[in-house]
Amino acid sequence: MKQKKLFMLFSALIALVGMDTALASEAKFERFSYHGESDIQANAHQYVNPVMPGFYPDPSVTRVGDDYYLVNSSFGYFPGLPIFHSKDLVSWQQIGNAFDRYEQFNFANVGTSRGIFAPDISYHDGLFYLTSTCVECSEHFLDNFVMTAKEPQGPWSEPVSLGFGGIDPSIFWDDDGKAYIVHNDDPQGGSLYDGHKAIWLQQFDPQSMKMVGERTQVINGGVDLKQQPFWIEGPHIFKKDGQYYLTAAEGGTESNHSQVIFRANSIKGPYLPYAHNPILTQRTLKKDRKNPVANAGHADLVQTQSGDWWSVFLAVRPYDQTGDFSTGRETFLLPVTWKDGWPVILEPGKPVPLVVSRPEIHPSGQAIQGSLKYSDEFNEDQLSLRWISLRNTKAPLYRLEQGALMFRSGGRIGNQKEVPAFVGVRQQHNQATVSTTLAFSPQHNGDQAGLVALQSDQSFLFYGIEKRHGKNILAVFSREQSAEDRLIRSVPLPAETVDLTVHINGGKMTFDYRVNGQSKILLADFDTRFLSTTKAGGFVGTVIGLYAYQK
Ligand code: 6LW
Repeated sequence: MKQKKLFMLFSALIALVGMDTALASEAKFERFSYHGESDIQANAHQYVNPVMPGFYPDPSVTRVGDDYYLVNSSFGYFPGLPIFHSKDLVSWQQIGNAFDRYEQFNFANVGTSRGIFAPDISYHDGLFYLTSTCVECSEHFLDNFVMTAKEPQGPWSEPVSLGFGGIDPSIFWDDDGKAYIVHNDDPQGGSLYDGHKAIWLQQFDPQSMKMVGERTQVINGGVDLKQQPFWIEGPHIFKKDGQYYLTAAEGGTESNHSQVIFRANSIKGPYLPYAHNPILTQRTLKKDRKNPVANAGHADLVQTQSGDWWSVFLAVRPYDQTGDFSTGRETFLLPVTWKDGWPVILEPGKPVPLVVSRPEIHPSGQAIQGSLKYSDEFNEDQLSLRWISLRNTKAPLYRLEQGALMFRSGGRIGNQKEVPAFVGVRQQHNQATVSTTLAFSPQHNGDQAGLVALQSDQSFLFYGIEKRHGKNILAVFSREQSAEDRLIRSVPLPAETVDLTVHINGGKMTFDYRVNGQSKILLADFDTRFLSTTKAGGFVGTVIGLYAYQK
């Protein structure tokens, strides 16, 4: 009997030591801080563009009384479809995510720039509606869907398939109570050239949540088919003075991007183009201008409670005249001027201004007027809404415990077939400093934990602790449109706790660290243009955050 008790005590001790070692080997992040710098200044009567810096593309806005709600596309990230609230169109606060449950979409194997494309938010009869497209989400899921919510912060419903192809569905609620959905799709009879698309319209029944009646092709190709316009997309219809206005993006979401507008006397058309389209573009401007804004398009318009019209749209802020950018397609705001019955966002040849007079709405809330500084000490019981992961799992791969963030083991970064144990925030400035404190004792070769700047599964950068050839090192490695890691710099690491800092300066990064009370630079001015969307491709911006992988 004594022997049995001794054996049980011995086994318990082994288990405790084992567990303790396991816990000691868990990567533990004790804080994360972001400091974005901008030299753009605005006074109390002005605001700074972009009103939502960082990867917040394809904005759609709606007004309910004195409240404005906005949603952005979110692609392969989860939670997705971020919902924002504002009282003044300038200060936006995230209030939730329409896609916040694994049961809504299983994002297994979804690429960073696949998943949730351009959305549309609207409000009717006490219910919020959100339409969008889930691209290459899973073989059985039809692409276009609608979700509803009683409150904009959610919970939002499961997605209901709408049963048509193409992208960018949006709902128009007519005065007679009928609802219509317009969306991009292939043209009648098929495409005549690469990028030849059309805009289709069909009635939508909000009771059955189904499309009803015939489909009508309302725009073929774009403003002038003879010019072979490409990628007419992101359509939104609104009504003013009895006329139906259809606005859409044309020219593709890169440097040729623009916003165009059509008008009709009847919902089904014919829609005739404005004689002076586009109503917004930056494609005619010189690339070497100061503080360039480029790729402007994909706009949505909204009328304020005082009757003024404003537009939100996407654009990018290249580091320099190369057109390269890492902060993604961001949400900008500009006033709309009505000319002879047509809305114009920006006269041709004019640069998008970075400092603009505020809307005539009482300012409310804290706007991001250029610079931005925040720090997460992980003391709350859940992460703030700014944090996102790549793809999703039934339960989060991280947990918050006693002021630290720790990860269960996920997939290795760069493997699209797995979900990495990664949470990150959008890079919102071309000049920024990001830092964290990491305690990690890797047990096996290949175990790694640290900061990751992620553009895609093929384009990212790692900076942190790794066990390699039996030794613990501090390393920077990258994937530059590649399936292979490239070790850039490493040093032996004499401790298990280290402060990591990344200084971002346009297309360059400098990496420094502090260990055992000593600060050192590991690597200075490393060329990180491979993180630019122009190099990595796709539709997202750089997401920078915390990651761990343990075999
Ligand atoms: C989006 C389309 C577009 O669905 O790019 O810029 C696609 N516009 O409207 C992805 O953002």
